[in-house]
Amino acid sequence: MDEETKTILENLRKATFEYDNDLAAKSATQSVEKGIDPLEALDVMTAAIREIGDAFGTGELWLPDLVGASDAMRSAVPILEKEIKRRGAHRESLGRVVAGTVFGDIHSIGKTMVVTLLTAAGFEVQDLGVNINAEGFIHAINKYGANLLVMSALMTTTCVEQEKVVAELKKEELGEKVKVMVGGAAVTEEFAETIGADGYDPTAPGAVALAKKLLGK
Ligand code: B12
Repeated sequence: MDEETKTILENLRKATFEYDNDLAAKSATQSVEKGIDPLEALDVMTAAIREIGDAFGTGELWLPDLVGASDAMRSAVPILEKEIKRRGAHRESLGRVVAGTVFGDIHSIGKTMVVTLLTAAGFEVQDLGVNINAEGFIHAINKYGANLLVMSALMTTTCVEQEKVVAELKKEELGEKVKVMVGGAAVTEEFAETIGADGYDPTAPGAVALAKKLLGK
């Protein structure tokens, strides 16, 4: 890695820790111009925001710190996402996906990364956003004829919502037609198995590989 690349990646990390939206956007633009893999740039910010989350968890940092760091990350993400989409343009459609963060949960960053990578890989994705209940997911699955559901949950208090959605899908006899992928910081492989989801992965690139596997692509 050359010095300039190192500096750009360091600045993305620094921008997250210092809640510096301008530095985040500027460094993201520089990283695209320099041809740095946008996934690598996103990884740097993801690692930084997780460190901030851990410090919040132990009481060293406060909610405004989470807000500041996520604002900085969200200043860079659209610039990096545009580049991810550009690099993955003109692919065949691999499947119809409905995605969202579950009811009671407003964390959007990871879910949006998964949506971006799925779109770049060639899936047609309807991103419902955050705070989506079972009814909302099922309505969208029927509306768009989706064959894959992507659910994100970041809190131990909200990942149980994923279980409700899986149960509702079975009730509506959509269980066979729609594969279900779950993820987000609060979810584990074991939890995914317990609730009857078809797959789990801890990363956004892993989510793409899993989606392809589940749909036989
Ligand atoms: C940023 C952040 C926020 C921001 C969110 C901004 C936004 N627009 O998203 C704000 C400040 C708004 C926020 C609010 C809150 N937060 Co918060 N937040 C975080 C933080 C620091 C980072 C989350 C994040 O964006 N990570 C980066 C992304 C890229 O990671 P990710 O989402 O996990 O996604 C990756 C993978 O999981 C995977 N993935 C994601 N989705 C999916 C889906 C599928 C299908 C697959 C396969 C993979 C996959 O791909 C991604 C890329 O690799 C976490 C700490 C942490 N360790 O997660 C706390 C954290 C999640 N928050 C927490 C809390 C408590 C809250 C609040 C309740 C605080 C409060 N007192 O108000 C509120 C919740 C409000 C609500 N109802 O949702 C706790 C949850 C604890 C718990 N109970 O489990 C955490 C863990 C912090 C902590 N250590 O205590 N938060």
